Amino acid sequence: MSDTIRILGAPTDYGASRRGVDMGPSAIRYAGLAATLSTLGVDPLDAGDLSVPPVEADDPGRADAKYLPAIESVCTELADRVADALADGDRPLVLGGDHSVAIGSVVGSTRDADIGVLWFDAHGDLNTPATTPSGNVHGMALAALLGHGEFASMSWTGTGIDPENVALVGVRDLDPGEREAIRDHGITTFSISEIDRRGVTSVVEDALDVVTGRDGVHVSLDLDWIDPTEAPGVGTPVRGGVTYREAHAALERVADEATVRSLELVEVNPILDDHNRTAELAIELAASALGKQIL
Ligand code: EXY
Ligand code: MN
Ligand code: MN
Ligand code: MN
Repeated sequence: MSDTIRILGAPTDYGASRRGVDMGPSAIRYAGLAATLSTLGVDPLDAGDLSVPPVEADDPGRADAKYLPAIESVCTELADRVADALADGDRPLVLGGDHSVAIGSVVGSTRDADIGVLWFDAHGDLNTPATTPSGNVHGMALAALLGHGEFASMSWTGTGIDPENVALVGVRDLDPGEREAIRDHGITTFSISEIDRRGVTSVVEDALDVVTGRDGVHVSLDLDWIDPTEAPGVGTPVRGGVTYREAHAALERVADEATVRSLELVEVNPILDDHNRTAELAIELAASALGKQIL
C-alpha cells in the first residue's frame, strides 16, 4: 500500500434526517486536513466529493428507513470509489456525512479482502427498519453491513463481514433492539462503563484482538464517541463520552497494533460546532490513527 491517502468526501445527511452533517467534508477540509496529513509524510490526494443531490429535492419515502434509495445510490458510488482507491494501492479516508456512509466505505473496503471493523461510537448503529425509533439510517449502518433483518435481502449493503471481526467501542446510548442484536449476534461491544472501569487502552487492545489478523482494519470513527464538551459539533450528541486524551490514546494504539486499511470520519456537524473545533479534532484523531508520533 502506497503512502497516498485518498480523501473521499461524502457530503450527505440523508441518514440523519437533515441536521447539517452534509457540511462535514467542507468543515474537515477547512480545518486543515491536507496540511496535517502532509506533516505525517503521507501525500494526501483529495479526490473531491461524491455528487449528492440536496435532501430538499427528495422526499423521505418510507418512515422506517428514510431516504433509503438516495442512501443506496450514495453508498454504491462510495463503495466503488473506496475499492478503486485500494486497487490503486491508496488508503481511502472517507469524510462524512452521517454514519450511513459507512455502508459504502465498508462494502468498498471489504470487496477484495477479509477485514475487521473497529467502530468507535456513542451509539450501536444496530437498528433495523423493524426496530428503529427514528427511521434514520445512520442508526442502522452497522446492522446493514452485518445483514440484519431486512438488510439481509439488500445486495448493496452485503459485505460478508463476520460479526466475529467487528468491535464496537464507547457505546452509551443503545436502543432495546440494539441490545438484542448485540446479544443475538454476539457482537463484541465495549461500553463507556467498561472504559471507565478498565481504561481506554486496555479496552482498545481487546477490541484490536477481535478486528486484526486479516487484510487490515476499517476504522469507523463517529465523532459523537467523544464527549460533547470536546466535540460539540456532531449530529447526535450524547453526554458522558471519552476525553480528548482517551480518544488519542485509543487511536495511537490502533496505529501501533493494526494495519489501518481504510478510515472514515463521520457525523461532524459544523452548525452545532464551536469554531470548527470538532472538525479540527477529527483531523487530529485521523493523524493519530495514521501513526502520528509525539516523540
Ligand atoms: N439509536 C438512535 C436511532 O437509531 O435513531 C440514534 C442513532 C444515532 C446514530 C448516530 C450515527 O451514530
Ligand atoms: Mn454512528
Ligand atoms: Mn470480504
Ligand atoms: Mn453515533
